Amino acid sequence: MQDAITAVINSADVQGKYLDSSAMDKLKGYFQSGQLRVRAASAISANAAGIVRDAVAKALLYSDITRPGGNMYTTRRYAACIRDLDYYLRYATYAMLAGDPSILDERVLNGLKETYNSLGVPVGATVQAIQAMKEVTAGLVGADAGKEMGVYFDYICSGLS
Ligand SMILES: CCC1=C(C)/C(=C/C2=NC(=C\c3[nH]c(/C=C4\NC(=O)[C@H](C)[C@H]4CC)c(C)c3CCC(=O)O)/C(CCC(=O)O)=C2C)NC1=O
Repeated sequence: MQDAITAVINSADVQGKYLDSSAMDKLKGYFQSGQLRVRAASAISANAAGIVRDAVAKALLYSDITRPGGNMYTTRRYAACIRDLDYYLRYATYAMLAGDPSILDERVLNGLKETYNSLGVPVGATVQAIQAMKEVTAGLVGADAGKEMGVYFDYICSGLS
């Protein structure tokens, strides 16, 4: 995985150059938002189960998906869905702390769409649930940190679609 610092340094190194001013600006932005990221990550980890629960209530409960024939029907599949949402929340939090999405490609998105398609897990409903987590998370951590997290929730959604 990469983070905002290694991303900037690797790209300078490839060109055999010192960091230019746009690279320095990227680093400055990353360092300046450090406190915000750490604070958001601790609020999210203290409330992870509640975030997932609220997102499920907003996006999935009482829809056809939880009724017989729906992909979340049966306790086993319901639990698998909750577990998946918790993965998305946890990995989005890691990526937000790193300031870089590469961990999502490596550990979450790699092969995921194929797995969902082969099991009949509906991608559209999953994207809706991730968008609901984005809203619930922003409500918890505030607009600025919510926007940072939103980048990585959206990244997962576009990787799935
Ligand atoms: C850390 C990286 C990682 C991810 C992301 C991951 C996802 C993942 N979700 C799965 C299943 C599943 N995922 C869902 C999810 C849903 N169904 C719905 O209708 C909802 C819309 C949605 C929840 C939002 C369900 C129901 C299954 C079980 C499907 C089945 O076995 O029939 C499976 C198949 C194996 C299993 O059941 O455990 C994988 C690999 N596994 C991983 O290791």
